[in-house]
Amino acid sequence: MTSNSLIKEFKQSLNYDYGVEIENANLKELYNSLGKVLMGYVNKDWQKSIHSTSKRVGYLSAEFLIGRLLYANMLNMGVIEDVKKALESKGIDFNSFEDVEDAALGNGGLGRLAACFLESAASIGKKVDGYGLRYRFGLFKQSFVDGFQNEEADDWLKWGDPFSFRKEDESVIVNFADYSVRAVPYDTAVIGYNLKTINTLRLWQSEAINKFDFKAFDNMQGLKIAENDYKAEEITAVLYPNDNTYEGKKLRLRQQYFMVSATIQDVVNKYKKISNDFTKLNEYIIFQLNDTHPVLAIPELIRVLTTEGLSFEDALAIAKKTFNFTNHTIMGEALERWPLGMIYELIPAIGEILKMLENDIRHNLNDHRFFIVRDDVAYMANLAIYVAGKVNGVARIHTEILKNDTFKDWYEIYPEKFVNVTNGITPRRWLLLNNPKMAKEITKLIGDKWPTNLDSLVNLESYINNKEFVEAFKNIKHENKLILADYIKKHEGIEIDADSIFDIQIKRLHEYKRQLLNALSILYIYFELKEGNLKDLPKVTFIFGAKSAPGYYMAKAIIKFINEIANLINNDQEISSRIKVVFVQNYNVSYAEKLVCACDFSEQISMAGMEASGTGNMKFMLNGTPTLGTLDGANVEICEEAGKENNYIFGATVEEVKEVKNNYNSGAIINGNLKLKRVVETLVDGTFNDNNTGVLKSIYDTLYHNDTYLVAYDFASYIETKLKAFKEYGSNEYFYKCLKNMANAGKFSSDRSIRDYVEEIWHI
Ligand code: 26W
Repeated sequence: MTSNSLIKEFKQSLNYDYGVEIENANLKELYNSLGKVLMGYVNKDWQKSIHSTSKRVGYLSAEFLIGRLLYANMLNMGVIEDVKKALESKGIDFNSFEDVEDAALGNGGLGRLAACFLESAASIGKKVDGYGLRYRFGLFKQSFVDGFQNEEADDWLKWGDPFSFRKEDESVIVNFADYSVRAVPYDTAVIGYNLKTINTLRLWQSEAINKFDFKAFDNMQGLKIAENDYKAEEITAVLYPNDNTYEGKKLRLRQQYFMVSATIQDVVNKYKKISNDFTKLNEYIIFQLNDTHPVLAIPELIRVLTTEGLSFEDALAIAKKTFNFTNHTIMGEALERWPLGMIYELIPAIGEILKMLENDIRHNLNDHRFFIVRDDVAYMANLAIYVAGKVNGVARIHTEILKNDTFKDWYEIYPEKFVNVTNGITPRRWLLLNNPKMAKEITKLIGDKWPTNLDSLVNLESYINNKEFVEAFKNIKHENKLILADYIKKHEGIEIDADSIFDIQIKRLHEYKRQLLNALSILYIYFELKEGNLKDLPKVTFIFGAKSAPGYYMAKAIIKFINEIANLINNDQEISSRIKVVFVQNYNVSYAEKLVCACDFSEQISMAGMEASGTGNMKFMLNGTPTLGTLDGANVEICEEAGKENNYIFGATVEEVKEVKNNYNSGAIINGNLKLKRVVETLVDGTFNDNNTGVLKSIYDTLYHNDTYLVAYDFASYIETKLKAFKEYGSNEYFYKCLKNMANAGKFSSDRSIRDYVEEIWHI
């Protein structure tokens, strides 16, 4: 591609699709035409990959949090400079596409992981295709009104979707007991780095089987048509905004079955074109089940195979060779269980198969500890473990907890099933794309192979004490902080100082992640400053980004609390020149890209044992930021790689948490620590205004009487470590830690994760 040829095609596309000249095209038109032109360059290779028959993996996931594709695709195609030049020759700002919204078809960690995995697989040349749902509305858009979270529909398609193609011909029908619908696939190209390979993300959209029923129309039953359309389209209308809590909603069950039924039918149809020997299905495809959300694929495959004439036993034997299962959380609330009655109401054939599976497990194991259906409830994790060839956790400590705790009984009988695959992140999006200046600096020192061989970052070790490199690192970080400050000014209307420490906690809002602990520590610092203590504290900006599930009362209360703290501090003349608090609205993938490269301390402060892995922690590490955190999830492995002494670690360990929980009295801890008590009392003493909703009092009560996540217990050690970290900021020791982290982030490339899956599980 050259800029000239690009411009020519770009103009053509704008002309064909929109009838406009490049000079008059609006952003949406430019975006869609540019996207289509780029696709034109890869379609041929993509077709080849689609028609290959080599063994592949189907990554089944209810969520793919892909974010913005335009820049990432240009990066992987190696055309950024050409496109920039071409656009600029026409007076179009390359960055203007930042106003195009993200595709937020996921909630958080699990969905973003799926996106990183697809990108990595394509980049290392492994055939892994994603299967999921094309939600009409993705994760809600968040704003704050009076400090409370406000949700609005995420109409991502209003920008168009130039990277996907509707494959009408490959539609399938999904049958429910009450009605049937059409599943229409939309395929998005997953472009590997340097065009290594191109895989497919296939997202299913639900539609009415007969889009327009003329008979009904003739009978003047227009409303009936509308109702018919609505019922069908409802299935993929919206992403459930829960992260880590399961809701037994019928529509959710419909979504899950719709996704897996369409996928299994599609795959079996294709397999039948190359073979009629279903016992070898696993030589054509194996499925990775991304948590329990797609686990109904197991009974669905059995159902489809039995309709092809196989016996239940033979079909089950094939399923056992075909499925593997990843667990992403140990939270009890997240473990999906479906009332059998609901399953029978919607998908009776699946209800029957679940019963047969329950009989099978009775027959084979005959042990009350192992069941799939009990008291008329189907346990999806049990089903997954029983049938899957391999079961994996997502960080070493998490897999250990699964083996020794959560799935202890299963591990006892199936020790060989359990493996660990530590999560990863794609270094293309999370360093090369989001932090181009740092990437360039790294390339200058160690060559340009690191994006596909992240372990080679360790070659930076020999420059860690090199003055020039440290200076460059400092300058780049500072420039990134200026860019973030600008962005925050524009989007939040708050002025922050790029010379202050940026202390950042960005992730879904959940009690176990303990944004509350962070909030209380800020209040502590505030009061200390007020009293004239902490004289040497450098200037700090505390930044939060988090969405709460709309129905999660306590999480929403914590958002309000943090916004109240921000209000208090930012409006305090005396203090706001020393610390500031910003809670950014609508935190998403694109915001993360800006935050991750502009951070001085990465807050990863979950109660030990609760965060399965975390992947934000890896993004910060890769961008040269030390972790301020607990020994939880992948933080443990981060410390192992970069040195615990090069991060700021505090708080109870998993073992200590167990111990402490034996007889825990948070009230006693609070009453015994006057400074902690003072900050906790602000929740009820009129310091803040919660518009008489009582939300702050609720936080107060749980802190005093429950404190499930040991906020009070870890408070003192958190404060101590945090203040020590701030004190060290800017010193040689501090920058040493930054660079140690960057140089040792190699393990956390999702290329490595994919290779682990290939070696331990997939064997493709
Ligand atoms: C059914 C409701 C529901 C929705 C989402 C239950 C559970 C989930 C996910 C499993 C929650 C999730 O995203 N877990 C996160 O997965 C990441 C990728 O493995 C990990 O890094 C995070 O630690 C984990 O919280």
